[in-house]
Amino acid sequence: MVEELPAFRNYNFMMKNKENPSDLMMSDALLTQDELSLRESLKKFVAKKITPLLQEAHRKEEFPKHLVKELGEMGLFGITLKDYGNMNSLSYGLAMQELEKADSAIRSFCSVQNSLVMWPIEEFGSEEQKSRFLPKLATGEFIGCFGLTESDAGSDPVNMKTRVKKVAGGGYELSGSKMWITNGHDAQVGIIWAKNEEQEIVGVLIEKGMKGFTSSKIQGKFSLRISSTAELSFDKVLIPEENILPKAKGIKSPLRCLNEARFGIACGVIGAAETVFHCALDYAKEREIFGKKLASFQLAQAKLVEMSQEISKAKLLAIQLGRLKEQKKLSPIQVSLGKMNNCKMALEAARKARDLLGAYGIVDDFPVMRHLMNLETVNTYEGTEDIHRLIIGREITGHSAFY
Ligand code: TGC
Ligand code: FAD
Repeated sequence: MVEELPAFRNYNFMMKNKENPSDLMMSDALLTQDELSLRESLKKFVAKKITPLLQEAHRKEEFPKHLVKELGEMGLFGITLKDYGNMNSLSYGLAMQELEKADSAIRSFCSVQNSLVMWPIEEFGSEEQKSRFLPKLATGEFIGCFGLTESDAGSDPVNMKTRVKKVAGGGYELSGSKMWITNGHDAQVGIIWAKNEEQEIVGVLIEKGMKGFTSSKIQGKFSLRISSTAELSFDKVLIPEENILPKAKGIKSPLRCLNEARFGIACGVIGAAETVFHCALDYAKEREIFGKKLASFQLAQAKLVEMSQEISKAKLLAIQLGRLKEQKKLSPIQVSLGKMNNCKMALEAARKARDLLGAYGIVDDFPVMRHLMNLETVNTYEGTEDIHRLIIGREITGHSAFY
Protein backbone atom coordinates (compact mmCIF):
# COMPACT_ATOMS: atom_id res chain seq x y z
CA MET A 1 0.00 0.00 0.00
CA VAL A 2 1.28 3.47 -0.88
CA GLU A 3 1.99 5.48 2.26
CA GLU A 4 -0.38 8.45 2.64
CA LEU A 5 1.34 11.81 2.16
CA PRO A 6 1.18 13.99 5.29
CA ALA A 7 -0.29 16.93 3.39
CA PHE A 8 -3.31 14.88 2.40
CA ARG A 9 -3.86 13.23 5.75
CA ASN A 10 -4.86 16.55 7.28
CA TYR A 11 -6.09 18.88 4.61
CA ASN A 12 -6.69 21.67 7.12
CA PHE A 13 -2.98 21.93 7.64
CA MET A 14 -2.62 23.85 4.37
CA MET A 15 -5.35 26.27 5.19
CA LYS A 16 -4.12 28.29 8.18
CA ASN A 17 -6.17 31.17 6.87
CA LYS A 18 -9.23 28.95 6.62
CA GLU A 19 -11.61 31.61 7.90
CA ASN A 20 -11.16 33.73 4.78
CA PRO A 21 -11.13 31.78 1.53
CA SER A 22 -11.15 35.07 -0.40
CA ASP A 23 -7.73 35.97 1.00
CA LEU A 24 -5.71 32.81 0.50
CA MET A 25 -2.43 34.73 0.36
CA MET A 26 -3.15 36.41 3.72
CA SER A 27 -2.85 39.88 2.28
CA ASP A 28 -4.33 41.31 5.49
CA ALA A 29 -0.94 40.67 7.06
CA LEU A 30 0.40 43.44 4.80
CA LEU A 31 -1.99 46.04 6.23
CA THR A 32 -1.25 48.38 9.12
CA GLN A 33 -3.32 48.47 12.29
CA ASP A 34 -4.82 51.84 11.20
CA GLU A 35 -5.85 50.39 7.84
CA LEU A 36 -7.43 47.34 9.48
CA SER A 37 -9.31 49.50 12.01
CA LEU A 38 -10.67 51.78 9.28
CA ARG A 39 -11.88 48.75 7.36
CA GLU A 40 -13.50 47.29 10.48
CA SER A 41 -15.43 50.48 11.27
CA LEU A 42 -16.59 50.78 7.66
CA LYS A 43 -17.69 47.15 7.62
CA LYS A 44 -20.05 47.90 10.53
CA PHE A 45 -21.28 51.14 8.94
CA VAL A 46 -22.00 49.40 5.62
CA ALA A 47 -23.81 46.50 7.30
CA LYS A 48 -25.96 48.80 9.42
CA LYS A 49 -26.64 51.79 7.18
CA ILE A 50 -26.20 50.70 3.56
CA THR A 51 -26.89 47.00 2.99
CA PRO A 52 -30.51 47.14 4.24
CA LEU A 53 -31.36 49.89 1.70
CA LEU A 54 -30.00 48.25 -1.41
CA GLN A 55 -32.83 46.01 -2.60
CA GLU A 56 -35.38 48.82 -2.57
CA ALA A 57 -33.01 51.47 -3.95
CA HIS A 58 -32.12 49.14 -6.80
CA ARG A 59 -35.75 48.38 -7.59
CA LYS A 60 -36.64 52.08 -7.54
CA GLU A 61 -33.51 53.10 -9.47
CA GLU A 62 -32.80 55.71 -6.81
CA PHE A 63 -29.77 56.83 -4.82
CA PRO A 64 -30.61 57.00 -1.07
CA LYS A 65 -29.81 60.71 -0.71
CA HIS A 66 -30.02 60.76 3.09
CA LEU A 67 -26.82 58.67 3.02
CA VAL A 68 -24.76 61.56 1.66
CA LYS A 69 -24.44 63.40 4.98
CA GLU A 70 -23.74 60.12 6.79
CA LEU A 71 -20.98 59.29 4.32
CA GLY A 72 -19.56 62.75 5.04
CA GLU A 73 -19.76 62.19 8.80
CA MET A 74 -17.89 58.91 8.37
CA GLY A 75 -15.05 60.92 6.80
CA LEU A 76 -15.55 59.33 3.39
CA PHE A 77 -15.13 62.56 1.38
CA GLY A 78 -11.65 64.02 0.98
CA ILE A 79 -10.14 60.84 2.46
CA THR A 80 -6.57 61.52 1.31
CA LEU A 81 -6.62 65.34 1.35
CA LYS A 82 -4.28 66.90 3.91
CA ASP A 83 -6.84 69.21 5.51
CA TYR A 84 -9.63 66.61 5.53
CA GLY A 85 -9.20 62.82 5.93
CA ASN A 86 -5.40 63.00 5.66
CA MET A 87 -5.21 59.23 5.23
CA ASN A 88 -2.86 57.22 3.05
CA SER A 89 -3.73 55.97 -0.43
CA LEU A 90 -4.35 52.39 0.58
CA SER A 91 -6.86 53.51 3.23
CA TYR A 92 -8.78 55.20 0.43
CA GLY A 93 -8.63 51.96 -1.57
CA LEU A 94 -9.80 49.88 1.38
CA ALA A 95 -12.67 52.29 2.03
CA MET A 96 -13.76 51.91 -1.61
CA GLN A 97 -13.55 48.13 -1.17
CA GLU A 98 -15.87 48.09 1.83
CA LEU A 99 -18.38 50.35 0.06
CA GLU A 100 -18.31 48.25 -3.09
CA LYS A 101 -19.05 45.11 -1.07
CA ALA A 102 -22.47 46.71 -0.81
CA ASP A 103 -22.89 48.18 -4.30
CA SER A 104 -20.68 49.74 -6.98
CA ALA A 105 -23.01 52.76 -7.09
CA ILE A 106 -22.19 53.70 -3.50
CA ARG A 107 -18.48 53.38 -4.23
CA SER A 108 -19.00 55.39 -7.46
CA PHE A 109 -20.57 58.21 -5.50
CA CYS A 110 -17.52 58.37 -3.24
CA SER A 111 -15.04 57.90 -6.12
CA VAL A 112 -16.46 60.92 -7.89
CA GLN A 113 -16.62 63.09 -4.77
CA ASN A 114 -13.05 62.17 -3.71
CA SER A 115 -11.02 61.58 -6.86
CA LEU A 116 -12.85 63.50 -9.53
CA VAL A 117 -14.09 66.58 -7.66
CA MET A 118 -12.22 67.25 -4.39
CA TRP A 119 -8.85 65.99 -5.65
CA PRO A 120 -8.82 68.23 -8.78
CA ILE A 121 -10.00 71.27 -6.81
CA GLU A 122 -7.13 70.68 -4.37
CA GLU A 123 -4.66 70.00 -7.20
CA PHE A 124 -5.69 72.55 -9.82
CA GLY A 125 -7.81 75.08 -7.90
CA SER A 126 -7.06 78.54 -6.50
CA GLU A 127 -7.04 79.09 -2.74
CA GLU A 128 -10.40 80.84 -3.08
CA GLN A 129 -11.90 77.87 -4.99
CA LYS A 130 -10.58 75.46 -2.36
CA SER A 131 -12.16 77.39 0.51
CA ARG A 132 -15.41 77.95 -1.42
CA PHE A 133 -16.01 74.31 -2.33
CA LEU A 134 -13.92 71.80 -0.35
CA PRO A 135 -15.48 72.22 3.13
CA LYS A 136 -19.00 71.76 1.75
CA LEU A 137 -17.97 68.80 -0.39
CA ALA A 138 -16.29 67.20 2.64
CA THR A 139 -19.47 67.23 4.73
CA GLY A 140 -21.76 66.22 1.88
CA GLU A 141 -23.58 69.55 1.93
CA PHE A 142 -22.42 69.77 -1.69
CA ILE A 143 -22.45 66.90 -4.17
CA GLY A 144 -19.95 67.14 -7.02
CA CYS A 145 -19.73 65.70 -10.53
CA PHE A 146 -17.07 65.36 -13.24
CA GLY A 147 -17.96 65.93 -16.89
CA LEU A 148 -15.45 64.64 -19.41
CA THR A 149 -17.42 62.23 -21.63
CA GLU A 150 -19.68 63.41 -24.45
CA SER A 151 -22.09 61.39 -26.54
CA ASP A 152 -19.55 61.34 -29.40
CA ALA A 153 -16.38 61.43 -27.29
CA GLY A 154 -16.03 58.66 -24.71
CA SER A 155 -12.80 56.69 -25.03
CA ASP A 156 -11.36 59.63 -26.99
CA PRO A 157 -12.16 62.65 -24.79
CA VAL A 158 -9.66 64.78 -26.67
CA ASN A 159 -12.29 64.96 -29.45
CA MET A 160 -14.74 66.80 -27.19
CA LYS A 161 -17.00 69.46 -28.70
CA THR A 162 -17.75 71.47 -25.55
CA ARG A 163 -16.20 74.93 -25.79
CA VAL A 164 -15.43 77.94 -23.59
CA LYS A 165 -14.80 81.33 -25.12
CA LYS A 166 -13.89 84.65 -23.58
CA VAL A 167 -16.68 87.23 -23.58
CA ALA A 168 -16.49 91.00 -23.64
CA GLY A 169 -16.90 92.40 -20.13
CA GLY A 170 -15.09 89.49 -18.46
CA GLY A 171 -15.67 85.82 -17.92
CA TYR A 172 -16.37 83.02 -20.35
CA GLU A 173 -19.25 81.39 -22.16
CA LEU A 174 -19.62 77.59 -21.96
CA SER A 175 -21.48 75.73 -24.73
CA GLY A 176 -21.92 72.03 -25.39
CA SER A 177 -23.04 68.92 -23.56
CA LYS A 178 -21.76 66.02 -21.47
CA MET A 179 -23.15 62.50 -21.30
CA TRP A 180 -23.22 59.72 -18.68
CA ILE A 181 -22.31 62.00 -15.80
CA THR A 182 -22.48 60.36 -12.36
CA ASN A 183 -24.38 62.61 -9.90
CA GLY A 184 -24.76 65.21 -12.65
CA HIS A 185 -28.45 65.80 -11.91
CA ASP A 186 -27.95 66.22 -8.15
CA ALA A 187 -24.66 68.07 -8.02
CA GLN A 188 -24.25 71.60 -6.67
CA VAL A 189 -20.87 71.85 -8.40
CA GLY A 190 -19.32 70.11 -11.38
CA ILE A 191 -15.94 70.10 -13.06
CA ILE A 192 -16.58 70.37 -16.76
CA TRP A 193 -13.75 69.84 -19.22
CA ALA A 194 -13.95 72.03 -22.33
CA LYS A 195 -11.70 73.40 -25.06
CA ASN A 196 -10.86 77.10 -25.17
CA GLU A 197 -10.25 79.20 -28.28
CA GLU A 198 -6.62 78.01 -28.39
CA GLN A 199 -7.98 74.39 -28.53
CA GLU A 200 -6.53 73.74 -25.07
CA ILE A 201 -8.54 71.66 -22.58
CA VAL A 202 -9.45 73.60 -19.43
CA GLY A 203 -11.46 72.79 -16.29
CA VAL A 204 -14.57 74.85 -15.54
CA LEU A 205 -16.45 74.86 -12.22
CA ILE A 206 -20.14 74.85 -13.06
CA GLU A 207 -22.69 75.56 -10.34
CA LYS A 208 -26.31 74.48 -10.05
CA GLY A 209 -28.67 77.26 -11.06
CA MET A 210 -26.34 78.96 -13.56
CA LYS A 211 -28.42 80.31 -16.44
CA GLY A 212 -28.32 78.05 -19.51
CA PHE A 213 -27.19 74.96 -17.53
CA THR A 214 -29.67 72.06 -17.56
CA SER A 215 -29.45 68.41 -16.60
CA SER A 216 -31.64 65.39 -17.13
CA LYS A 217 -31.43 62.06 -15.36
CA ILE A 218 -30.85 59.05 -17.61
CA GLN A 219 -33.60 56.50 -16.88
CA GLY A 220 -33.87 52.78 -17.55
CA LYS A 221 -30.32 51.70 -16.79
CA PHE A 222 -29.87 47.96 -16.18
CA SER A 223 -26.53 48.64 -14.53
CA LEU A 224 -25.56 50.88 -11.60
CA ARG A 225 -29.25 51.55 -11.07
CA ILE A 226 -28.64 53.00 -7.60
CA SER A 227 -26.36 55.65 -9.09
CA SER A 228 -27.85 58.78 -10.59
CA THR A 229 -26.47 59.34 -14.10
CA ALA A 230 -27.21 62.44 -16.16
CA GLU A 231 -26.87 64.27 -19.42
CA LEU A 232 -25.73 67.89 -18.97
CA SER A 233 -26.33 70.74 -21.43
CA PHE A 234 -24.67 74.14 -21.52
CA ASP A 235 -26.34 76.82 -23.60
CA LYS A 236 -24.00 79.82 -23.48
CA VAL A 237 -23.58 79.53 -19.72
CA LEU A 238 -21.77 82.59 -18.36
CA ILE A 239 -18.80 81.42 -16.31
CA PRO A 240 -17.01 83.97 -14.13
CA GLU A 241 -13.21 84.04 -14.38
CA GLU A 242 -12.97 82.76 -10.78
CA ASN A 243 -14.66 79.49 -11.83
CA ILE A 244 -11.84 78.43 -14.16
CA LEU A 245 -9.36 76.00 -12.54
CA PRO A 246 -6.12 78.01 -12.89
CA LYS A 247 -3.69 75.09 -12.80
CA ALA A 248 -5.51 72.66 -15.16
CA LYS A 249 -4.02 72.64 -18.65
CA GLY A 250 -4.52 70.13 -21.47
CA ILE A 251 -5.90 66.58 -21.60
CA LYS A 252 -3.26 65.56 -19.07
CA SER A 253 -5.22 67.28 -16.27
CA PRO A 254 -8.44 65.24 -16.52
CA LEU A 255 -6.34 62.12 -17.16
CA ARG A 256 -4.50 62.74 -13.88
CA CYS A 257 -7.88 62.82 -12.10
CA LEU A 258 -8.71 59.51 -13.76
CA ASN A 259 -5.54 57.95 -12.31
CA GLU A 260 -6.86 58.74 -8.84
CA ALA A 261 -10.31 57.29 -9.53
CA ARG A 262 -9.01 54.25 -11.43
CA PHE A 263 -6.84 53.34 -8.43
CA GLY A 264 -9.95 53.48 -6.21
CA ILE A 265 -11.83 51.26 -8.65
CA ALA A 266 -8.99 48.71 -8.84
CA CYS A 267 -9.31 48.36 -5.06
CA GLY A 268 -13.09 48.78 -4.87
CA VAL A 269 -14.18 46.03 -7.24
CA ILE A 270 -12.50 43.45 -5.02
CA GLY A 271 -15.31 44.18 -2.57
CA ALA A 272 -17.98 43.32 -5.14
CA ALA A 273 -16.07 40.15 -6.06
CA GLU A 274 -15.85 39.09 -2.40
CA THR A 275 -19.58 39.55 -1.91
CA VAL A 276 -20.53 37.39 -4.90
CA PHE A 277 -17.87 34.80 -4.06
CA HIS A 278 -19.01 34.35 -0.45
CA CYS A 279 -22.62 34.23 -1.57
CA ALA A 280 -21.84 31.49 -4.11
CA LEU A 281 -19.67 29.55 -1.64
CA ASP A 282 -22.38 29.56 1.05
CA TYR A 283 -24.98 28.60 -1.52
CA ALA A 284 -22.90 25.74 -2.93
CA LYS A 285 -22.31 24.35 0.57
CA GLU A 286 -26.07 24.28 1.24
CA ARG A 287 -27.58 23.37 -2.12
CA GLU A 288 -28.23 19.65 -2.73
CA ILE A 289 -28.21 18.36 -6.30
CA PHE A 290 -28.24 14.69 -7.38
CA GLY A 291 -28.31 13.83 -3.67
CA LYS A 292 -25.03 15.66 -2.88
CA LYS A 293 -23.95 19.16 -1.96
CA LEU A 294 -23.22 21.34 -4.99
CA ALA A 295 -19.87 22.24 -3.38
CA SER A 296 -18.77 18.59 -3.59
CA PHE A 297 -18.85 18.48 -7.41
CA GLN A 298 -15.54 19.03 -9.17
CA LEU A 299 -16.90 21.52 -11.70
CA ALA A 300 -18.43 23.64 -8.94
CA GLN A 301 -15.16 23.56 -7.02
CA ALA A 302 -13.26 24.62 -10.11
CA LYS A 303 -15.41 27.75 -10.35
CA LEU A 304 -15.07 28.54 -6.64
CA VAL A 305 -11.32 27.96 -6.71
CA GLU A 306 -10.85 30.27 -9.67
CA MET A 307 -12.81 32.99 -7.91
CA SER A 308 -10.84 32.55 -4.69
CA GLN A 309 -7.53 32.44 -6.59
CA GLU A 310 -8.25 35.58 -8.61
CA ILE A 311 -9.59 37.59 -5.65
CA SER A 312 -6.55 36.63 -3.56
CA LYS A 313 -4.22 37.79 -6.38
CA ALA A 314 -6.22 40.98 -6.97
CA LYS A 315 -5.79 41.91 -3.30
CA LEU A 316 -2.01 41.68 -3.54
CA LEU A 317 -2.10 43.78 -6.70
CA ALA A 318 -4.24 46.43 -5.02
CA ILE A 319 -1.94 46.62 -1.99
CA GLN A 320 1.11 47.03 -4.20
CA LEU A 321 -0.66 49.79 -6.18
CA GLY A 322 -1.45 51.53 -2.88
CA ARG A 323 2.08 51.25 -1.54
CA LEU A 324 3.58 52.53 -4.82
CA LYS A 325 1.11 55.41 -4.76
CA GLU A 326 2.11 56.35 -1.21
CA GLN A 327 5.75 56.43 -2.34
CA LYS A 328 4.74 58.56 -5.37
CA LYS A 329 6.10 55.84 -7.67
CA LEU A 330 2.81 54.69 -9.20
CA SER A 331 2.68 55.13 -12.99
CA PRO A 332 -0.52 55.46 -15.09
CA ILE A 333 0.42 52.14 -16.77
CA GLN A 334 0.35 50.35 -13.42
CA VAL A 335 -3.00 51.97 -12.64
CA SER A 336 -4.34 50.77 -16.01
CA LEU A 337 -3.13 47.25 -15.25
CA GLY A 338 -4.88 47.30 -11.86
CA LYS A 339 -8.14 48.74 -13.20
CA MET A 340 -8.24 46.35 -16.16
CA ASN A 341 -7.27 43.22 -14.22
CA ASN A 342 -9.43 43.75 -11.17
CA CYS A 343 -12.59 44.85 -13.02
CA LYS A 344 -12.35 41.86 -15.34
CA MET A 345 -11.70 39.59 -12.35
CA ALA A 346 -14.75 40.92 -10.49
CA LEU A 347 -16.99 40.68 -13.54
CA GLU A 348 -15.93 37.09 -14.17
CA ALA A 349 -16.44 36.24 -10.49
CA ALA A 350 -19.97 37.66 -10.67
CA ARG A 351 -20.73 35.63 -13.81
CA LYS A 352 -19.49 32.42 -12.15
CA ALA A 353 -21.45 33.17 -8.97
CA ARG A 354 -24.60 33.83 -10.98
CA ASP A 355 -24.12 30.50 -12.73
CA LEU A 356 -23.56 28.60 -9.45
CA LEU A 357 -26.78 29.98 -8.00
CA GLY A 358 -28.80 28.71 -10.96
CA ALA A 359 -32.20 30.37 -11.18
CA TYR A 360 -31.75 31.94 -7.72
CA GLY A 361 -28.90 33.89 -9.26
CA ILE A 362 -31.27 36.11 -11.19
CA VAL A 363 -33.46 37.38 -8.33
CA ASP A 364 -32.67 40.31 -6.05
CA ASP A 365 -32.99 38.30 -2.83
CA PHE A 366 -29.34 37.58 -3.58
CA PRO A 367 -26.89 40.40 -4.42
CA VAL A 368 -25.22 38.52 -7.27
CA MET A 369 -27.12 39.70 -10.34
CA ARG A 370 -27.08 43.31 -9.09
CA HIS A 371 -23.29 43.17 -8.77
CA LEU A 372 -22.98 41.44 -12.14
CA MET A 373 -24.99 44.16 -13.86
CA ASN A 374 -23.08 46.92 -12.02
CA LEU A 375 -19.72 45.48 -12.96
CA GLU A 376 -20.56 45.76 -16.65
CA THR A 377 -20.50 49.54 -16.15
CA VAL A 378 -17.44 49.49 -13.93
CA ASN A 379 -15.56 47.55 -16.61
CA THR A 380 -16.54 50.27 -19.12
CA TYR A 381 -16.23 53.59 -17.32
CA GLU A 382 -12.92 55.21 -16.41
CA GLY A 383 -11.47 53.63 -19.56
CA THR A 384 -12.90 50.45 -21.02
CA GLU A 385 -11.08 47.15 -20.56
CA ASP A 386 -9.74 47.40 -24.11
CA ILE A 387 -8.63 51.01 -23.70
CA HIS A 388 -6.48 49.93 -20.75
CA ARG A 389 -5.20 46.99 -22.79
CA LEU A 390 -4.18 49.44 -25.52
CA ILE A 391 -2.59 51.85 -23.03
CA ILE A 392 -0.41 48.99 -21.75
CA GLY A 393 0.15 47.69 -25.30
CA ARG A 394 1.42 51.10 -26.38
CA GLU A 395 3.82 51.20 -23.45
CA ILE A 396 5.32 47.76 -23.90
CA THR A 397 5.53 47.76 -27.72
CA GLY A 398 6.15 51.43 -28.40
CA HIS A 399 3.32 51.40 -31.01
CA SER A 400 0.04 53.26 -30.49
CA ALA A 401 -3.01 51.29 -31.66
CA PHE A 402 -5.38 54.16 -30.90
CA TYR A 403 -5.34 56.02 -34.18
P1 TGC B 1 -1.99 60.76 -24.88
O1 TGC B 1 -1.25 61.17 -26.10
O2 TGC B 1 -1.92 59.36 -24.45
O3 TGC B 1 -1.56 61.69 -23.67
C1 TGC B 1 -1.64 63.10 -23.72
C2 TGC B 1 -0.84 63.62 -22.55
O4 TGC B 1 -1.41 63.14 -21.33
C3 TGC B 1 -0.48 62.31 -20.63
N1 TGC B 1 -1.22 61.16 -20.08
C4 TGC B 1 -1.45 61.02 -18.78
N2 TGC B 1 -1.08 61.77 -17.74
C5 TGC B 1 -1.48 61.38 -16.52
N3 TGC B 1 -2.23 60.29 -16.34
C6 TGC B 1 -2.64 59.51 -17.37
N4 TGC B 1 -3.40 58.43 -17.15
C7 TGC B 1 -2.26 59.87 -18.66
N5 TGC B 1 -2.47 59.34 -19.90
C8 TGC B 1 -1.83 60.16 -20.74
C9 TGC B 1 0.55 61.89 -21.67
O5 TGC B 1 1.78 61.60 -21.07
C10 TGC B 1 0.60 63.12 -22.52
O6 TGC B 1 1.36 64.09 -21.85
P2 TGC B 1 2.37 65.06 -22.65
O7 TGC B 1 3.09 65.83 -21.59
O8 TGC B 1 3.28 64.13 -23.43
O9 TGC B 1 1.53 65.89 -23.54
O10 TGC B 1 -3.51 61.20 -25.08
P3 TGC B 1 -4.62 60.60 -26.00
O11 TGC B 1 -5.54 61.70 -26.37
O12 TGC B 1 -3.97 59.79 -27.11
O13 TGC B 1 -5.46 59.66 -25.04
C11 TGC B 1 -5.11 58.45 -24.78
C12 TGC B 1 -6.21 57.66 -23.98
C13 TGC B 1 -7.10 56.88 -24.94
C14 TGC B 1 -5.38 56.70 -23.17
C15 TGC B 1 -7.08 58.55 -23.06
O14 TGC B 1 -7.84 59.43 -23.79
C16 TGC B 1 -7.99 57.72 -22.17
O15 TGC B 1 -7.57 57.31 -21.08
N6 TGC B 1 -9.26 57.48 -22.59
C17 TGC B 1 -10.27 56.87 -21.73
C18 TGC B 1 -11.27 57.92 -21.31
C19 TGC B 1 -11.81 57.68 -19.94
O16 TGC B 1 -11.30 56.91 -19.15
N7 TGC B 1 -12.85 58.39 -19.61
C20 TGC B 1 -13.40 58.35 -18.27
C21 TGC B 1 -14.42 59.44 -18.08
S1 TGC B 1 -14.74 59.76 -16.39
C22 TGC B 1 -15.62 58.45 -15.85
O17 TGC B 1 -15.81 57.48 -16.49
C23 TGC B 1 -16.12 58.60 -14.47
S2 TGC B 1 -17.01 57.26 -13.91
C24 TGC B 1 -17.50 57.92 -12.45
C25 TGC B 1 -17.92 56.92 -11.44
O18 TGC B 1 -17.04 56.31 -10.79
O19 TGC B 1 -19.15 56.81 -11.27
P1 FAD C 1 -16.81 54.14 -26.83
O1 FAD C 1 -15.60 54.98 -26.60
O2 FAD C 1 -17.68 54.47 -27.97
O3 FAD C 1 -16.36 52.63 -26.94
C1 FAD C 1 -17.21 51.60 -27.51
C2 FAD C 1 -16.38 50.35 -27.70
O4 FAD C 1 -15.29 50.62 -28.58
C3 FAD C 1 -15.76 49.83 -26.41
O5 FAD C 1 -15.78 48.42 -26.41
C4 FAD C 1 -14.31 50.30 -26.50
O6 FAD C 1 -13.41 49.48 -25.76
C5 FAD C 1 -14.08 50.18 -27.99
N1 FAD C 1 -12.99 51.03 -28.47
C6 FAD C 1 -12.86 52.38 -28.32
N2 FAD C 1 -11.72 52.80 -28.88
C7 FAD C 1 -11.12 51.71 -29.39
C8 FAD C 1 -9.89 51.50 -30.11
N3 FAD C 1 -9.05 52.51 -30.36
N4 FAD C 1 -9.60 50.25 -30.50
C9 FAD C 1 -10.42 49.21 -30.22
N5 FAD C 1 -11.59 49.35 -29.54
C10 FAD C 1 -11.92 50.58 -29.15
N6 FAD C 1 -17.99 59.89 -17.87
C11 FAD C 1 -17.67 61.06 -17.25
O7 FAD C 1 -17.01 61.92 -17.81
N7 FAD C 1 -18.10 61.31 -15.97
C12 FAD C 1 -18.84 60.41 -15.28
O8 FAD C 1 -19.20 60.67 -14.12
C13 FAD C 1 -19.21 59.19 -15.91
N8 FAD C 1 -20.01 58.30 -15.27
C14 FAD C 1 -20.49 57.21 -15.96
C15 FAD C 1 -21.47 56.41 -15.36
C16 FAD C 1 -22.00 55.33 -16.06
C17 FAD C 1 -23.11 54.54 -15.46
C18 FAD C 1 -21.50 55.01 -17.35
C19 FAD C 1 -22.03 53.83 -18.10
C20 FAD C 1 -20.52 55.80 -17.94
C21 FAD C 1 -20.02 56.92 -17.25
N9 FAD C 1 -19.10 57.78 -17.86
C22 FAD C 1 -18.75 58.96 -17.24
C23 FAD C 1 -18.69 57.58 -19.25
C24 FAD C 1 -17.62 56.51 -19.44
O9 FAD C 1 -16.36 56.96 -19.03
C25 FAD C 1 -17.61 56.13 -20.93
O10 FAD C 1 -18.78 55.39 -21.16
C26 FAD C 1 -16.38 55.31 -21.31
O11 FAD C 1 -15.21 56.10 -21.26
C27 FAD C 1 -16.51 54.70 -22.72
O12 FAD C 1 -16.93 55.63 -23.66
P2 FAD C 1 -18.18 55.31 -24.63
O13 FAD C 1 -19.31 54.84 -23.78
O14 FAD C 1 -18.38 56.50 -25.48
O15 FAD C 1 -17.70 54.08 -25.50
